[in-house]
Amino acid sequence: MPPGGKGPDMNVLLIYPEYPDTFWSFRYALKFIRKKAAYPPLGLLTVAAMLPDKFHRRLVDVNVDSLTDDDLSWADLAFIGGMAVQRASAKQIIARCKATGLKVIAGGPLFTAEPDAFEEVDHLVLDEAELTLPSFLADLKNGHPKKIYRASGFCELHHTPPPAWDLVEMKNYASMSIQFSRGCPFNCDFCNVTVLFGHRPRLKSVQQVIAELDRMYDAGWRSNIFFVDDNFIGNKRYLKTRLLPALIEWRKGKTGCVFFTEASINLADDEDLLDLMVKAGFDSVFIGIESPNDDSLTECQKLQNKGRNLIDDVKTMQRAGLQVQGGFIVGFDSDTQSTFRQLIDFIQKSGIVTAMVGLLQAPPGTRLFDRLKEDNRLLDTMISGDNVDGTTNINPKMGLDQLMKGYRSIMGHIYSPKHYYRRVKIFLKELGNSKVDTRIDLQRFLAFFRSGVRLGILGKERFHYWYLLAWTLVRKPRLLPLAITLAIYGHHFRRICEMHIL
Ligand code: B12
Ligand code: SF4
Repeated sequence: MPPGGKGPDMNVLLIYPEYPDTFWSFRYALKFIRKKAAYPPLGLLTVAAMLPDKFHRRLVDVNVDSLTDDDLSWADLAFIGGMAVQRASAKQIIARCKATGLKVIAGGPLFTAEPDAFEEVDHLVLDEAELTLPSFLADLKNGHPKKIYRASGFCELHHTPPPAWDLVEMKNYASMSIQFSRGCPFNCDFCNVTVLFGHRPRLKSVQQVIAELDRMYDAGWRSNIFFVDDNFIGNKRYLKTRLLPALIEWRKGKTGCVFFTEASINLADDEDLLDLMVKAGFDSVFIGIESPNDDSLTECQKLQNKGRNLIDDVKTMQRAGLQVQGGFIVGFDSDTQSTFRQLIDFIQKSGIVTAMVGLLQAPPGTRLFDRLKEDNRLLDTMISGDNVDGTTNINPKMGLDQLMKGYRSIMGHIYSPKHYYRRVKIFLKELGNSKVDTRIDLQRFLAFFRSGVRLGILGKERFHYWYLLAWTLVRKPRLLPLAITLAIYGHHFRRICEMHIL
């Protein structure tokens, strides 16, 4: 029977493929807080909310639950989404669905970036679902759905519905997610954000954001909330005059719900914006710093980071009350042997505890990809989708062996217990006061207990662990929970480095 042949009532199984063990999977940290995954699949939950009421929906996030034969036999259609790092699991799931005769509909960044790699998918509903899903649903109803649906532009977010939170068990996740904007005004040549989401930041209204937060709070959520924007400060005026004042108001009388997000380095230039963000409840921000080497920044067109004192910028944000997490890249043509040492010194001095250092990769669709293809410098491999696994699809100018040697030296250094814990201390010394009212709950207490055993007794970092805790207790007792969290992150990052890089 063709899809749609069962009439308007339809069982839709939404499936989120598995992440391998990566830097961002936080697999080894999640064990301490007994969570199954770091973040829920926001894209699929948003798509689920766009389906007609007559569609009965069930979601299986394979990172949390297993996909059973019962799920597959219940379903009329399977909807699969995900990103490049989930490619292998997505392939397996699609094969399993097809073997049971299920029609597969796929969308999201993995499929939008690599549609040709998924011939076996019945219907590729690509780009933003707000633009392509309605045509697919209309054709499905008429019994003639096409193989591929694409959009030429970008949608406004005013009509994007709140994600269908009822489909997930929030307690399985370490953090919830919310999206305020899509797109980034900058133009870094290795980045596919602008290819996928454009340059003009498109915003949800204050009312939409508050309604989504209310849903999470009313469902009992009190833990972290990730604003998954490509660049949260893409429209500073709206933030300062509308969204942040509304978030400050929303927070009154509430506990928990600490926010974190991603932004560009020019956040450091705006004291008022920093102050408002901290008052609104943000405690961390991820910044793409990429390189302390100005020539490499010119090469990749990350011009907004050039000619600045990047360490001072990081310290400014830390003093305002934000933990800065940093993204770094090595393997630019302008990088030399000294870049590796320069990067180590930069990371250590800055007190950036979570430093995501990756090899330069060229995602399809980016200007970097086109440039290197023309120069015949692309390797015959697909990008793994994990930019901290020591792989690349580029033939680097300094040679892959030299690059890998330098890369290993960075990762071995910054994640060794001695230097990692030293960085945590540098950061805690600098950090200004957070404005969020968080309580020591049972979960935090148990995490402390488990880390005491795993890191403080069994771990090779035990000396550094107890020293950090003692130092924090004496000098900054309010930050003890954060010190424990960072010790646990360090354990995860070390495990990942040992598995993939060292
Ligand atoms: C949050 C996030 C993460 C979270 C993941 C949380 C999670 N469980 O999803 C974390 C921090 C773990 C993460 C990690 C990484 N991420 Co990430 N991440 C994002 C980010 C910022 C937001 C994702 C999101 O929730 N968006 C909101 C939802 C509503 O949008 P969406 O998922 O795109 O869904 C829309 C459409 O795609 C479509 N859609 C989605 N699914 C489906 C399914 C079907 C069936 C259909 C029809 C449509 C559809 O409809 C939705 C509504 O329009 C995106 C950028 C972005 N703006 O999306 C990057 C992004 C997804 N990440 C990316 C990358 C590369 C990474 C990393 C390698 C590191 C890095 N450089 O960022 C790692 C890899 C993961 C790993 N474990 O190692 C790339 C993926 C590129 C690709 N080709 O796959 C993106 C697009 C950013 C970029 N650089 O371009 N990431
Ligand atoms: S600032 Fe970040 S999101 Fe924006 S284009 Fe550059 S790398 Fe991409």
